[in-house]
Amino acid sequence: MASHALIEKFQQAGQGHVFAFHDELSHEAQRHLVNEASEIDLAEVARLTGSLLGKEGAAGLNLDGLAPAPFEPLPANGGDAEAWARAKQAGEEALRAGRVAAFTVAGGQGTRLGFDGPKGTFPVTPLKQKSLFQVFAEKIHAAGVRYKRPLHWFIMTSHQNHAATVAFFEENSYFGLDKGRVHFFRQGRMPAVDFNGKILMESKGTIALSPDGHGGSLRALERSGALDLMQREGIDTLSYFQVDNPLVRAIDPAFLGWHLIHGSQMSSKMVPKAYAEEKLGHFCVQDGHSVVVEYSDLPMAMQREKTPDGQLRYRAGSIAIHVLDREFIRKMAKSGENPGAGVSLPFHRADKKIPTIDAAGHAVKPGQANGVKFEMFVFDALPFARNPLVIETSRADDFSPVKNADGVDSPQTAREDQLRQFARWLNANGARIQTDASGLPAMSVEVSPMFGYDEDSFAESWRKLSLAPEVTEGLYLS
Ligand code: UD2
Repeated sequence: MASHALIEKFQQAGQGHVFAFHDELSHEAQRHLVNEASEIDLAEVARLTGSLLGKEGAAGLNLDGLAPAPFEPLPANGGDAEAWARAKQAGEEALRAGRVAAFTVAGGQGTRLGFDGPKGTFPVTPLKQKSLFQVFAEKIHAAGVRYKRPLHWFIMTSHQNHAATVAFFEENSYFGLDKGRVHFFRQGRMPAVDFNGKILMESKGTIALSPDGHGGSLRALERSGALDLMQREGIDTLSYFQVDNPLVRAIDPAFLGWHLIHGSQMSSKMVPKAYAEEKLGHFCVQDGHSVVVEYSDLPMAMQREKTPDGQLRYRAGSIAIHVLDREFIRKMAKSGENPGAGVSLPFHRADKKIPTIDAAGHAVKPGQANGVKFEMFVFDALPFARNPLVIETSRADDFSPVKNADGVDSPQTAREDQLRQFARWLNANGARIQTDASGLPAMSVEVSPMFGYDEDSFAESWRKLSLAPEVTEGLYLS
């Protein structure tokens, strides 16, 4: 669109101030501003400011009829062992048939970790200091070898970290993966607005834009052509996980199989919450629909409620691992273009301190929240999915995120959880590695995902060794 037409559109929408300093910018800066502005869907911004900044947004979450969601327990916790075995078989068949791809959402800003760089490049393993991306790459590679079908891997980045992410893979030769099967695409952005709905400027020539949340992945998968690529390749099932979790079973046949056998369009994994305050979303049902209620939205009194047998009532914690059906993603992405139909992902508002400029163009560093960012969450697709399914997983083998610089969910806890996992696998196969009561070994060892990425693959590789290695400090199995 010619810039004057765009400027006029912004004026008509009451957002003309975006171009207040346009005429004093260099040609290049003008082009940059026009490009940013043309990314913005003004009707969407108007709708969101109307709904989320008005009364409706302040009313909070509707808790009427909310109840904990049912889930499929692990065999160890009373689940049907035969059904789990059938699920694993079905998942393996799908992998052999090349129906599955991996998908990592890596567009977050990682502010809490305080690491300057894409979070996926953060070193996490105990000995080799492999990055999160390398750990996932090796798990995906190993699954491809095991099922004789190399997998495609989609990685969603943000505008901020896209170039650095791609460069990291280039520098590391894609960690042994076929470069043609690793696909990066940027997620969308949303403008921040002040409490009156006016778009905030970061500087005279830059709009305060930020990533549109991991829920933006559904429309980004569609827009980037990833869904079409999947279709051409015969892939109909996507294994979704977050960039911050080194323990994730990136490709889990049993989970894939449960999803496929159940005819589900979106399946999820849960772990029982470790304690009431743990920062996990809660799987719930409401009006016959599956929903996830975020930890920040469910009143703490409800998070602390117990059942008569002493367990947390809302214990099904969401660890952000899903399986999604390709055409379901397409349907959700397309319905976003038609918001009146009421089947698109809602936006959530987050009040933030957003660096901006005043009417004279001077920089303002706010001391308190001065505006609102809008984000979509992928789990808000659940109420629209056919046969949504929640299965239990073992935390020790699937979840230990790196969120904070120290304390809970930190590099140290993730390192220790990996060590516990390696020690468990070694001891289950006859090695004698001493651990403390929590299962943490006194020595540091590491297992490459290429050697074993779950109990089965580890046991298989271990059996194939002509001579079992001496388990000592620094042992690396690859
Ligand atoms: C998320 C879940 C929480 C629980 C927890 C498990 C939400 C709102 N909450 O909490 O219920 O499952 O994870 O670890 O999701 N991301 C993007 N683009 C964005 C924003 C985030 O790709 O615009 C990615 C980010 O790179 C990361 C993931 O989404 O991989 C999670 O983001 P987060 O750190 O904001 O989520 P968190 O820890 O609040």
